Amino acid sequence: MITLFSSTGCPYAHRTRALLEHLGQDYVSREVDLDNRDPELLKLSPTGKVPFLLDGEYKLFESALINDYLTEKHGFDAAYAGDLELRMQQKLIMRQWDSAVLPAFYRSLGNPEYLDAEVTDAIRRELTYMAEVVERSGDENAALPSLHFGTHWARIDWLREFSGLASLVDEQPILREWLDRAARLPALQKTLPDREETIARYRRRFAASS
Ligand SMILES: N[C@@H](CCC(=O)N[C@@H](CS)C(=O)NCC(=O)O)C(=O)O
Repeated sequence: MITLFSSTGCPYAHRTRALLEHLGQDYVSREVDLDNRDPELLKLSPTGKVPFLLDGEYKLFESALINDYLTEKHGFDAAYAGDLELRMQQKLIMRQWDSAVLPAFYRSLGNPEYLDAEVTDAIRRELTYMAEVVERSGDENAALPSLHFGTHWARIDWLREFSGLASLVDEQPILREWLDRAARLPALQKTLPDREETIARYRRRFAASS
């Protein structure tokens, strides 16, 4: 039996909940209060972060790796492009999204000035490259990268009034359209938290750091 330590509001845990939904896999979800961490999670995981997967005795953390594991184990054929070169580029943009784009989003929520000319230029270059890879990938909607990007994109779009990141994405119509489709995937919609609550939570959390 799969147990997923998750937090309803967390976009990373949302990636795994959406994938399990898409795969039709039964699982037990253990809701973690991020302000008062479950002692069992702290015992099992070196990071204490969600998502954290327990598959029988097997433990794994980091959303992208958990999703790769579940994909290989449960046979999600169209997860990535069949072509090796394109597949590596899909994995690369997933990494760049997490390591370059998302940190800029979170920082800009706390401090809109963060997206100055230099940071904006760096993010634009990342997004231009992402758009190129997305365009080469065609319209495979159920593919794993869609779930990877879609959970954050739904939130970035909701919070566009508070962060300039969404308008940088708007500059790339192909990417924007692909992200919109990703965020509308049924498995992702079904596992999406409440919009107003999410906006309020992000505002509380990031206003504190501005
Ligand atoms: N790189 C991780 C990020 C996971 C993450 O940051 N989760 C947040 C909640 S959205 C968390 O558990 N934060 C608690 C902490 O940082 O201690 C992943 O992709 O799984």
